[in-house]
Amino acid sequence: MPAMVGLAPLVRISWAIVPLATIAQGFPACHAAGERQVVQLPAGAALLAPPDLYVAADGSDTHSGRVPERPLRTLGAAAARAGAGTTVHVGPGTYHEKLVTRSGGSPGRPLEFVGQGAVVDGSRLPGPPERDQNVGVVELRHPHVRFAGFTVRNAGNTGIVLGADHLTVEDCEVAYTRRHAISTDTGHQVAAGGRIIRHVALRANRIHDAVLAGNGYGQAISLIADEFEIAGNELYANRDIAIDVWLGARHGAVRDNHIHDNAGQTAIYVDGAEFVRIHGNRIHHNKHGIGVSSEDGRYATRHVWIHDNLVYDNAGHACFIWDRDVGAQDVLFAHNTLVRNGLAFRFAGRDNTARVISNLAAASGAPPESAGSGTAATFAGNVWLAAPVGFEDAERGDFRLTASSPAIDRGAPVTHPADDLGRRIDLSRDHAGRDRTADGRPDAGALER
Ligand SMILES: [Ca+2]
Repeated sequence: MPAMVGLAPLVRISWAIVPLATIAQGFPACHAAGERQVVQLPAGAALLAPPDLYVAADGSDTHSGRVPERPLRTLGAAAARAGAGTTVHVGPGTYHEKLVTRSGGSPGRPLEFVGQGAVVDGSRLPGPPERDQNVGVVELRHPHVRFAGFTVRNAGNTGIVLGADHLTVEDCEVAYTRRHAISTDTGHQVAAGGRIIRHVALRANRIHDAVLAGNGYGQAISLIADEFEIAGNELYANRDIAIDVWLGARHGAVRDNHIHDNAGQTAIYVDGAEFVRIHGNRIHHNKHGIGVSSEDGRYATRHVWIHDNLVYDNAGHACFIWDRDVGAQDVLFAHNTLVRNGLAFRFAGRDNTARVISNLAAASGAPPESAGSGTAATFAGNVWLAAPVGFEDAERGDFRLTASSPAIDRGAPVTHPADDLGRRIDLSRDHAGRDRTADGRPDAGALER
């Protein structure tokens, strides 16, 4: 059949060179639908992109799910039908099921699950609670998947398990989980023989009441990934660490999160990670603020850049390095505002190196230069106040400087770090995005006046 083999590409080429507008004009609207479908084939995109899928609480899995009037009932049925380029629209209501991806997307053509008032509830799922952190109510196990707009709650183990490259979780509420709210599958730990997942974004989620099983059962966010962003999330009322970046994580940012009222533990903890930037966060009423450590000597902790954060009213340490093992090297604390914490800085352990530059701390107790031992630290441009003065409204968490603030123009220059891929970390903007170099003299603290 060589003639037919040759014919097929010829036909495609002849269609493809006809502009779509010309075709549309040539076929009046009264033509049958079947004929118009033939005309639309060469447009390409329409042929390649599968139609969207619809899921509704009053739907049925006997429906096609291809139009809003014939929605599916379960996320599982949609996952079985979805592919690259599909958006699965999930309507209001509670879905008592477990969602495990069955396929993923491709570069530029993600598979998206988009909830509109949809709650995925794990309270009726079988299996023992608290036993396996890699069991999720939602398990994203294929690449190029975006999961957005859902509430995920009542997980016996973990809320959302991450198990592939190119995953995005955003605009979700994740709450009431016995173990983690969101966690990388432990099978992706390099020292355990796994392959680290790459390109993960967790954005604008609200995460609370995670790790209800208590200390030792997880963190609200536990992320092990290469190239990641944890941005714009709110985390509160979690019973262990709010954000834990660890066990080989690298090349990422934890920025612009609001982390508060996690009374039992540290807000942001970096443990065995490198090339991590922590900036623009608002952290208050936790046990500790931002901590850096290396609890597992198989993973280096180094090149951690902590800048332009507001850390206040934490009972313990605003910032700390704690290490009993191989140490944490090249930890930068720059331009943070630290007010009414138990201690502004606490360094302990051995073989740590740190730079503490242009921070503004207000608390009673020892100045940061006597923060602890075991750490080779350099200090420059820090302003240490015995009481929170010179702020617009420190009681309400407004730490903009007044004209009489002793922090104005008292900061020191900071060398902009770069990662191992040559990407420079820009420190020229303050917590609010203002240009810190405008008057050539940086103020101490997170907010340039
Ligand atoms: Ca200035």
